[in-house]
Amino acid sequence: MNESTLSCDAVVVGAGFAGMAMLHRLRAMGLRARVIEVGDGVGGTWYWNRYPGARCDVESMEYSYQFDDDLQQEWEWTERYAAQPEILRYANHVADRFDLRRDITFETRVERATFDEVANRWQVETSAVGATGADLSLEAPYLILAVGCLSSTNTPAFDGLDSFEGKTYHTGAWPKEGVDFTGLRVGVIGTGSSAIQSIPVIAQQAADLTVFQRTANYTVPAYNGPIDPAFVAEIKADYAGFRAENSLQSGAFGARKGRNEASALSATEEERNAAYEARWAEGGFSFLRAFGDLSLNAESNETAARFVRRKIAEIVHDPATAELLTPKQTIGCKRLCVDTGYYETFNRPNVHLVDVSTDPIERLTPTGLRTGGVDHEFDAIVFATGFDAMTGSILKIDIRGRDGVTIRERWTEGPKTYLGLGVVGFPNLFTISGPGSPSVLTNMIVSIEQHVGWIGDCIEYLRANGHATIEATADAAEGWVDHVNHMAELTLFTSCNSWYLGANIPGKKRVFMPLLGYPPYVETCNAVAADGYRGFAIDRSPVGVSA
Ligand code: NA7
Repeated sequence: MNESTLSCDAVVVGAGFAGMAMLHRLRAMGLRARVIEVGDGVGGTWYWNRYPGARCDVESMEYSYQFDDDLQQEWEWTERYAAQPEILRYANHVADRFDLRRDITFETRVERATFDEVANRWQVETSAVGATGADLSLEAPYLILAVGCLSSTNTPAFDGLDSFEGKTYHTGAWPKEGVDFTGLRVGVIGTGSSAIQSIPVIAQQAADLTVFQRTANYTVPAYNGPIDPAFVAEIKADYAGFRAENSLQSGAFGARKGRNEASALSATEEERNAAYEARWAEGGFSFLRAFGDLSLNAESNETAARFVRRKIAEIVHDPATAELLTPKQTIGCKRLCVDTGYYETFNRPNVHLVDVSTDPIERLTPTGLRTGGVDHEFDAIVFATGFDAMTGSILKIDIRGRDGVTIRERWTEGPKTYLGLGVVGFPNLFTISGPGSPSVLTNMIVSIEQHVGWIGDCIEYLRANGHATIEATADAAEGWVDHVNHMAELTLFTSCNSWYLGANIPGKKRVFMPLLGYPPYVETCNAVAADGYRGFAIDRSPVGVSA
């Protein structure tokens, strides 16, 4: 340790919702934590994803912290689904209210983290990426990765990427000052959630918008609007009860929408269509709760898929465009999207759809891009091409555990964690909403707080008992990865090329990364802790002394 090394109890990487909650918990435990953040502000995903139309697909009354009752009682959401600026305001409000910024170093990237097996401490090196950033050396017994699941943007390596002379943007790293597309010819690549949210807004500004679609996607209407004050009052009268109901749902949200547990095949065609129609009219993810087996049985799933395909045919006027927009795959296998006017946008005369499923984008050119031998000219190109999900931001950091082995080396066969919280050979390293935890299949803030609670309790236990280190055992991690994949294989989730499987990144190992089912997961985490951290190896020698 050199003299300028900053010594603390925990280093937290990332100041999104996970990093902020972790900092708050560590402080409450009387620990000194330092949070390192690349951005110049808090908010994580909601700091970077400022593209037009960006909005959460979980309703605002549910998408917030519950660790402080005054906070949840006093904060006022304005819409049923909060837009990115409002969620970012909320993140900043939380940072102010709990005076979090004094322990966060912004505009700084964690480059390396190395576990010192003699001192049982993490050595962390950072570099400044902006004026307020710092090149730091830190050391602490605990390292907590709060780097986000959808934070490492994916820009496909198109030939000629740098040759385009217009402007390029990625939805996941949108300029802070915003972009005015008025009068411009714009190309959007991708038709995932980010594209589906941004296309209707960009179409209203641009002179001409061309969408390049590789896979047609299912989306259901949000029916977003001002939040109903009576609903807010009702929830706030018993916020804890509302949270508790939601925590019993598979995705930790949506309890009020009710799930019909019956099979879609047990209903008549007429009953099914009435059920889908009612859910469609309600808007949002509740559509997939119309029947209990939509993610389990292909025949049942097809009934819901057919309903949405018919809706597309009704909404989109041009039959050829409607046909192109019609998804063929299982509904809900790739994440279902929630939109405001997506299919309707293709009725606008200034919007065009180009299929790149059989004729991929060949290259970018100085004036645009080429596909199917045709040149398309643009002033701006938007990459709505997603993320290296769940592992990208972890693997970007040079993290070395026992024997100098990196996580990248440890994960050549795909990410392996125990409970999505611990990695074999990486003592005292915790991942918040890491691969192998329910994370992206749930209301993220609920999952984040559950992890923050578990990690906080674990650190408290280690300190109270004077234990130096904790780390996942190889057997436990192997068993856990099998469990996560087994749970996915019981469903239709493995039947398409989704980012849940890592299928969107060329060369990425196909492993189903998130765990299905929040309530049993929480039970397992609690049981593991109650059982003296079963599946983890604990070094019972005193803190700071090598074994
Ligand atoms: P997604 O859902 O990963 O969508 C990315 C889109 O980009 C998707 O339509 C991809 O097609 C398309 N894509 C990716 N690479 C290419 C290439 N090379 N050529 C053409 N098209 C391509 O990312 P989002 O940002 O929209 O959403 C991520 C999550 O954020 C979302 O699920 C919500 O949870 C919020 P593909 O389907 O792979 O054929």
